[in-house]
Order: sequence, then structure tokens, then C-alpha cells
Amino acid sequence: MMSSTMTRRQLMGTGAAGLCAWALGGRLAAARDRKRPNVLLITTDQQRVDAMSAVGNKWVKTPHMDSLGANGVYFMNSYCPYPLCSPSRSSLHTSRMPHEIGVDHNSVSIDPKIPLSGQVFREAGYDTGYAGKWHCPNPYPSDGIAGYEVLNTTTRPGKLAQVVDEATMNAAVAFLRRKRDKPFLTVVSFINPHDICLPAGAASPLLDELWKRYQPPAGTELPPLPANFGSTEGLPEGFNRGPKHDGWDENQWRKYTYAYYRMMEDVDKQIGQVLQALRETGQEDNTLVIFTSDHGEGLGSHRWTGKMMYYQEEVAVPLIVSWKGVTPAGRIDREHLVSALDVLPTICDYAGVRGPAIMRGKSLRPIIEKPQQPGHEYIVSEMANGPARSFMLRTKQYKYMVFPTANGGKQEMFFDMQADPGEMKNLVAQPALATEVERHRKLLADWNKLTEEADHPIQPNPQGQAGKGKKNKAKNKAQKNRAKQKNQ
Ligand SMILES: [Ca+2]
Repeated sequence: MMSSTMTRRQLMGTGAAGLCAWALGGRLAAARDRKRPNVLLITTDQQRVDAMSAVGNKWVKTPHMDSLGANGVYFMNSYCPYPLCSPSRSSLHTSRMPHEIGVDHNSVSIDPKIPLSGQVFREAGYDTGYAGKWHCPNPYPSDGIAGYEVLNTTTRPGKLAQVVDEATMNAAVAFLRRKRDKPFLTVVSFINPHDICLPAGAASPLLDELWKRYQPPAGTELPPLPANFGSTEGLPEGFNRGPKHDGWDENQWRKYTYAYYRMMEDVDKQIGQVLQALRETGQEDNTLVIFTSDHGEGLGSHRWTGKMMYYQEEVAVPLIVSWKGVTPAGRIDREHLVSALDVLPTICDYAGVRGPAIMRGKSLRPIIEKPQQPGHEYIVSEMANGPARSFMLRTKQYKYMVFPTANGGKQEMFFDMQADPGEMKNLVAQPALATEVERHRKLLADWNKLTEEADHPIQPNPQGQAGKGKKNKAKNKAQKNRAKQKNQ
């Protein structure tokens, strides 16, 4: 069992950049060099990359999230490493792919040999606090999180996300207001807009309460259906990720979207309270704020709701790096490919903290300071929801997806993201693109070799989706329904 301080130090290695002084000029920089920055990592749950008014979405008003974008860089080509809660969060806090750390499904623990963000920063002398949802394994960390002081252990069942998020907000604000003589790393992990899973999922006693809060008033103009509301042309034979909710009419889809944006506005107000506490305590100028989400939401694109798919709407997430007066103000970066794997290297870099020896992401600081630099050639996301893992590999122009079939075969998709950003035409069989498709297969093989994917078989799913026989199937269905009503 490797859990001693010495072991963590060994694991951290010596390769990370960031011990040098910050590249700033003048007296302000000198003052900052003497005082390491705080880090505030704010996450929402199930927020798609375009669900913010800062990037031109006129159906939602998110002034507080927008304010982070106004002081920093908003990455639009930003991906989660697995479009599901626990695996994505695990990667966010370790900079390792989910398969490397044993988190192939929801509600499992991260391999304790892998250092978490809190351990890394606590080791470096930071005061580390975690407020809100965790889910690795428990939705709320009643049994603690390695390296963090757990700031609230609210239980979820029977409450709307908005109510639970209020407790998270209060816990975070109290932590920010504490007097301390060292810098902090605070994670504030909200649930909304995850409550959109309620109207899309199994019957729940919370539905009445939800619609009481999010029902559009009579005469409200509802958001339109998305341009890519429909099926992709050329789906692989037998592909089982087709449209959902065949029985919904247009009004239901639009009402669903309306409710989602109101959930966004609820969580935005709570984020505003956290940011206000930062300002009121005089810490804004010395705090790096990162904002992101664990995965996106279909919201009708491809007639899909929820996550667990590699279309942009599910796999792309907002990522904002914001440090008032330090990061470029109000830049929207649509060029660079970035990943949640980059978050830990980035905060280590800005804070001058030595990161773990192995991190699969890279600090975003170089492309923030010099945007002409190329950044990643490609980004990978994965899922373990079949006989083997499926993968997505995104390059600047293309997106490749590969899904395993039950008989050992594979189903592939290939999209030209510049000509077809809605991913409506699968080009994998186009002879003219054969070389490009092969190049993407090779890049994926290289990545999986680097991350030793073959040495990490898929772990059992604690929610029992791999059960055998009718009895287990029924049990699994019940478990899945329960899981839907809880947090994913
Ligand atoms: Ca989630």
C-alpha cells in the first residue's frame, strides 16, 4: 500500500515546470512573486460548451460565468476525457486517463496510488478545501477526499440540485472568508444543470417540484430546436446510439431546453456569490480561477439528451482560465484543442507547484501567453460501456470515433469538423479520406500505447450493467433507474 508522504513525493517526480518566477514586469509582479496565487476551481455538472452568454448564446444569461471569461481565456475546443461524471472528474483531478486510474464507470474509487490535486497542493503548502459533488466513489464525500478538507457533506436524495448547490455555495464562501497565512486551493463543485436529467429520465417524485420551478410562463418564447436536430447520415450498421424520446413533440424538446437554461442561471447566481466573496475578501487579484464542467448535454442535438456520446454537445465542455490582470482579458480561443487533463498541469504551472511525475495533459499557460503556439495535435476521450472501450480522437479538422461491437468488430465514424460542425455526415467510408482516417487510427493507437490502455482491462461496473441472466437484468434495470435519479 503506497500511501506515505515519501511515496507521494516519489510519485511527483521532478519534471514539471513552474518553479521559476512569474513572467510579469514591474512592482506588481514582484509583489506577486512573494505571494503564491490561490486557486479556485469551479465546476458545474452537464454544461455544454456553448451554454453561456459570453459565447453568444442568447437563450441564457450567465453574467457571473461571463465575468470569468471577461478576465481570462475561454477555450471552445475543450474536451472531457470521458463524457460521464466520475471518470471525467477523476481525470480532472489527476491528469490521467480514466482507464489508467481504475475509473471506468460511475461511483468507483480512484486508484489510491495516483496523486490527486488536493494531495499535490497540500504537499506544496496550500490550504485545500473541497465543496460540493465528488462522486469518486460517493456523490458527496462523506468518507473524505485524499488531500482535501471536505467542506460540506450534504446528501442529495429528495432535493433539487439548486437546493444542494446552495449548501455548496455557502460552504465555499465560508472557506474563502477564513483567515489564513497560506494560499488556498478550493474546489467548488455544483450539480446544476444536471437536474435536466430528471425530465429526460425515469419517473421521479421531484418532477413536480422541478416543473414548478422551471416551467416556462405562458407566452414565453422558447429556444428553437438545434440545427442538428436529427439523425446523422451514414451511421454504422447496428449503431445503438440513435435518437431518444421518439414520443416528444417539438414543444417538449423546446421546453426541456428552456428548463436547462434556467438551471444554468440558477447555478450562475450561486457562482456569483462565490466570486463576490473572493472580491470582498480582497483576494481576486491573487487568485487563479478555473471554470469547467464534467461533460456536456445533448439538448436535442441528434435528438439526444444527456451524455455518454462523443458528439460535441456531450463531449465538449467550457474551460475558462481566468486570473484578473494576469491572463488576457476576454479572449475566446476557438483554435487550440484542450482537455480536462490540462487543468492540473495548468494550475501547477501558475502556482509554481511541482505536479505529479506523470500527467497526460499540458499546462495551458504557454498557449495563453503565446497563442501562436500550436498546442495539442489531438485530444482523446474514451468510454467503457461495451465489451471493450470506445474512443474519440479529435484533431484540428477531423473527429474520429470508434465503438466496439459485441462480436469483436468495430463501428467507426469520421467527421470533418470544419465543413460539418454539427456532425451530420459520417465520412469514414469516403475513399478520398482513407489516408486521414488511417492517420487518426494510428494516432489513437499511439495514445493508447502511451497510456498503457491494453494493460488496464475494464473494471467491473458497480451499477451492475454487465450482469448475467434475466434476474440480473431486471436488477440492473432497477439499479440503472435509481442511478438516473441520483447523480451521474
Ligand atoms: Ca456529471
